[in-house]
Amino acid sequence: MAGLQEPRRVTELSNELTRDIDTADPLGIVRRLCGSDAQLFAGWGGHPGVNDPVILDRLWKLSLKTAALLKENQDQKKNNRIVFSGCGTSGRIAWLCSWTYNRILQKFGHTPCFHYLIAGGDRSLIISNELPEDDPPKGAEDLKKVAEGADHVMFVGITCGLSAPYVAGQIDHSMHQPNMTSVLMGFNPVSLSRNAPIEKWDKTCRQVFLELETLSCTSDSAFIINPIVGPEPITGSSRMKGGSTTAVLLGTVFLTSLQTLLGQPILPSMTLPAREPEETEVVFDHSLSPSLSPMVSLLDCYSQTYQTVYRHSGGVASLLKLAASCICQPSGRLIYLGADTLGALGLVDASEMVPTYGVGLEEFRGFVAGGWEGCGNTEGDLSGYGKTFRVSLSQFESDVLPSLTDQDCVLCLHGSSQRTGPPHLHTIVNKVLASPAKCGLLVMAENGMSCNHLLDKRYETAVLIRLPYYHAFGKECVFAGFALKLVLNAISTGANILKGRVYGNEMINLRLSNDKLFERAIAIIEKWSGANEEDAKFALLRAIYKQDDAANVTLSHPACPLLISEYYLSSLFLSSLSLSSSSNIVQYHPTSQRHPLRTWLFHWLCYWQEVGVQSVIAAERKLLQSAK
Ligand code: S6P
Repeated sequence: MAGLQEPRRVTELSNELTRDIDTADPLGIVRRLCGSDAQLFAGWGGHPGVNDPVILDRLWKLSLKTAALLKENQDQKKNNRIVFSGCGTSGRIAWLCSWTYNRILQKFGHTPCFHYLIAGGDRSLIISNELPEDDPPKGAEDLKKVAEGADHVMFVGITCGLSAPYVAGQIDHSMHQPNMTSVLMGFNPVSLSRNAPIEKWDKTCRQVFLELETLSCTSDSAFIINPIVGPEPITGSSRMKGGSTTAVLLGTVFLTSLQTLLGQPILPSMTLPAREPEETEVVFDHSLSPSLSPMVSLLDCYSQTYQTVYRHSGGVASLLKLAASCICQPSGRLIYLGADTLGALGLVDASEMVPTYGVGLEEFRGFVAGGWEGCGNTEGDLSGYGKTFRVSLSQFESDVLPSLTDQDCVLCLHGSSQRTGPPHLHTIVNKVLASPAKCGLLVMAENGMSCNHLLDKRYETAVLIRLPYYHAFGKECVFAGFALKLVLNAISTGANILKGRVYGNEMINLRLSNDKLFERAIAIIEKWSGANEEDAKFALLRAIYKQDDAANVTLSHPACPLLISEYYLSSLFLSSLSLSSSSNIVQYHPTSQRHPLRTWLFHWLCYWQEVGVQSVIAAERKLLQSAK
C-alpha cells in the first residue's frame, strides 16, 4: 500500500513513555498519561513544539490576521467568517471552540462569525462516522456552502495526523480562492503527511499540504501550524494529545485576536498588547515583543492547567478505578452528566469510544443539561436521529435512569462557578444517588469558590480540582474545559485499558471503518507478527472476509470502491464476531485477565495460524516476552 513503506508519521508512532501502559494500575496509567501530555508543551524529538519561536511567530501572525478580519466586521460591517473544520475529534474540537468564541463575541455585542464543519455533518459530533473523512470533494463542497456570501473566509483545516482527505479537499479549494486564507493545523512535519492514494481524487494529502507549505513562505494567506507534540499515548489515538493540542492552539490564537478586538483582557490579570497589532514587526524571540507576551501568557495558562490536573493524579486515578470497576463488568456502562461546555465535553469523550475501542454505543454515554438547545451546533436538535442522539438530562431520566444497575458508573461533572449548578442537574443527580449505580463526582473548581454545596457523602468517589485559571473573558470556562478534557480522556482510556482493549500501547479493538484505520490495523499486525506489509494486509483482508482461500481475496487496496463499502460492512460484522470469542484462542493470550480475547487481532492470529504456524508461534512468543 502506497505510503506505508515510508517512515511512519509521528502521530502513528508508539510512544515510548506508555509502552507498558497496559500493565499499569490506575495511578500508573495516569502518571504515564501525564508524561505523554507533557510533550504537548515540551516538544518532542528535536522538532519545533508549541513553545518554539518559529511556531509562536506563526501563531502570532495568524492572530494578527484574525484580529484584522474581526475588526473589519466591526468597523466596516464586513461579513468575514472564520471556519474551523476537521474529522472526528478535530471536528468536535472545532465545534466546541467556535461555539465558545461566538458566545464571547455575543457577550460583547458583536455578531458571531465563527463556524465549524465536521465530516459527516452534525451527527458525527457524537457518533463516529469515519467514512466521510475519506472524501475530499465533499470537504470542498461543505466549505463552499459555509463560505457563500462571505467577504473573506479564514479557513482552519485541522487534521492531527495531516492525514484526512476531507480536510485536504478543503485546503485544495481554499488556497486557490482569492477571498480565503488557508490555515492547516496538524502535528506532523508536512514532509511526513499522508501520501496514500485517495479514492475519487487525483491528489494525495501530502501533495496538497506541500503546495500550501510552499505558498506559506511567500503569502500571508497561507499558514501551517504544525508543532510536533510526540506520539499519542495510545498509538494513533489523536483524540488525546492531538485534540488537546488543537484546543490549546485555537485558544491561543483566537482568544488573543478576540482580546485585541474587544479591548478586554482574556483574564483580569492580563495586560493588553502595548502596541497596535498592525505596527508589530515579525519577531522570533517573543521576549523582545511586548505585543506577543499576552499570547505567550495565555499559552502558559494552559500549561499550568495541565500541571494542576496531574497534581491531582491520585484523584483522577480513583475516578478511573471507579469507572473501570463498572466497564469491566459484562454489561457495565460509564455515563457522564454535566451542563454547558463541561457537559458537552462528556458527550465528546463518550463519542470517541466506539471507533477507538470498538465498544457498543451504550457503553459510554454523555448527557448535557438542556440537550442540544444552546449547544451552538449547526443542525440544532438531533434527538430525532435515534436513541444515541437523545442527550438531554430529561432524556437521560426517561431512557437510562430506570435501567441503572450496580454495574453502571455515573460521573457527575460540575463546575464550581455554577454556584448551585443548573437546577435540573441537581434534581437528576439526587435521583442517580438514590439508584443502585456507582456515582462519582468531579468538580472543576474556580479559585476561591466554595464547593461544599456540591459534596454529598453518597458519592463513592468525589474529586475536586482547584484550577489557577478557569474562565476566559469572565464567563467561558475555557481552562476548566481543557482540564476536564484531560481528566475524561484519562478515565475513559484507563477504563478501556483495564478492560483489555489495549495491548502494549496499541488499540487492538479498533473499528476498521476507513482507510487510515485500515492502514493502522496493518501496522499493528506487522508489529506483532513480524510479517511484511503485504502479508499483513493480505492476512487482515482474509480475517475481514473470513476467507481462507487466497483466490477469494482479490481486493488489493482499500481505495477500491467495492472494498470501501464492503469492508465497512465487514468491519461491522467483525465487531459482532469479536463479541463471540472462542475459547481455543485463549492459549495465545498471555494475560487473559487483562485481554479478554475480544479483538480482531486474535481473530486474525487464528486465520494466520491456518497458513503459517511459524508466524503465529513467533507472534505468540513476542506477546509472551512483552508480557513478562
Ligand atoms: C482519533 C479519533 C478520530 C480522529 C479522526 C480525525 O482518536 O477517533 O475520529 O479524530 O480520524 O483524525 P485527524 O488526524 O484528521 O485529526
